[in-house]
Amino acid sequence: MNASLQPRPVLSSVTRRALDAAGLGDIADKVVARERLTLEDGQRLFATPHVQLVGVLANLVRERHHGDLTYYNRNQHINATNVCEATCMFCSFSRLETGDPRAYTMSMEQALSRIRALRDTFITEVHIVNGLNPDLPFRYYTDLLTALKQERPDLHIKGFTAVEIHYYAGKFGMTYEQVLDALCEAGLDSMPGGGAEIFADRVRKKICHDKVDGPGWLKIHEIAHARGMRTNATMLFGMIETTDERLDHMLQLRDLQDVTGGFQTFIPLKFHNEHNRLNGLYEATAVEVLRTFAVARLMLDNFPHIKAYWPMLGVQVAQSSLAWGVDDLDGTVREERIYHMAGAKTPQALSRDDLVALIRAAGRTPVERDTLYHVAAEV
Ligand code: V47
Repeated sequence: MNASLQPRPVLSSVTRRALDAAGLGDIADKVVARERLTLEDGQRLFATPHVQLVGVLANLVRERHHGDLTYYNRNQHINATNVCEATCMFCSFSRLETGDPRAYTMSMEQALSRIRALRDTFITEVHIVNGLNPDLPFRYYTDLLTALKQERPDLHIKGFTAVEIHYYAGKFGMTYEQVLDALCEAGLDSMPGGGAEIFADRVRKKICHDKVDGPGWLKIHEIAHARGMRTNATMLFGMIETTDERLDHMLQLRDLQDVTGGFQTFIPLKFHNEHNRLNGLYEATAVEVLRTFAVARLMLDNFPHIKAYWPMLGVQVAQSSLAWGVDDLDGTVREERIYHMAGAKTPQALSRDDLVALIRAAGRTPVERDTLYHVAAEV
């Protein structure tokens, strides 16, 4: 056959030789053949000193899914209350009791004012996550959703983690289905991925023993998917968990996604160590963060998107991750509180021009999306 008619190999011969020399040739073969990776493959990807090759493989999968396209949206966060009954060791956001000088609960007017202030600013999404506030009735949340929808029917409301759904079910004597039905009827459109942390019982017992457990978190997402909702999944990493526990977390998500197909995005969240009870721990290095993103892209073959949430990663690492399996930078994220209270030094918001410039400088093509990944505008 004429050499020019031969299909171009997916990996260059230099990369191929490097992968073979690093003992990763068999994993590369699977990735090229679109075969599913095993737990043992994941263990080797976490263990290899040739971390850049893990990135090369993840980038191959990223470009297979999305080419150069890199997604972002324009969104506003609302954390309506930081009063929280749960005692998560990693949390710097919650103030346990109403009355603590730093505790707050927004009135409807205060919450609405966040949205009214943006009347002249283009946004497509509100992201709502709240503490587990023992003093609020369930009506508070349905009223909040109704009021937000009345004010801005055009906005997609992504809100309420599985942790909140589980808490309301217990506190108000409802099933998970009833809680979701009521919230959706009031205006909820999709669910964020928070509260997943690490599913392994060993870790959960130490860092967040008094909120929904791993099977409960997965069950709530399964129910949401069954009623047609799209949801995301997070993983909080860089604390006391082992890399095997990270892989177990990813594989449990992959199994559920095989059944429901309802997850949109996987979001690894790097633990921040300021102002919380895990402040003796070192934070994950940039290389460890990038490796974790790459392994996630490779293991989660049935997740369409991998998101780098720039407020907690830092803008530079988030930008670099676009070559390590990531295809989404979240959004403009106005008024982020959870990470900034944990010591994140990132800006409170990025403009759309900032995001576009960051993506372009990484050699990628920015695509503005809505929450459900419909293309809003391409620049
Ligand atoms: O579940 C709390 C994490 C999550 C810390 O779905 C911390 O699009 C690091 O769910 N250091 C909430 N992480 C945030 C969240 C989220 C964020 C962005 C996008 C989406 C989405 C969801 O924040 C919690 C917890 O895992 N978190 N404290 C901390 N000190």
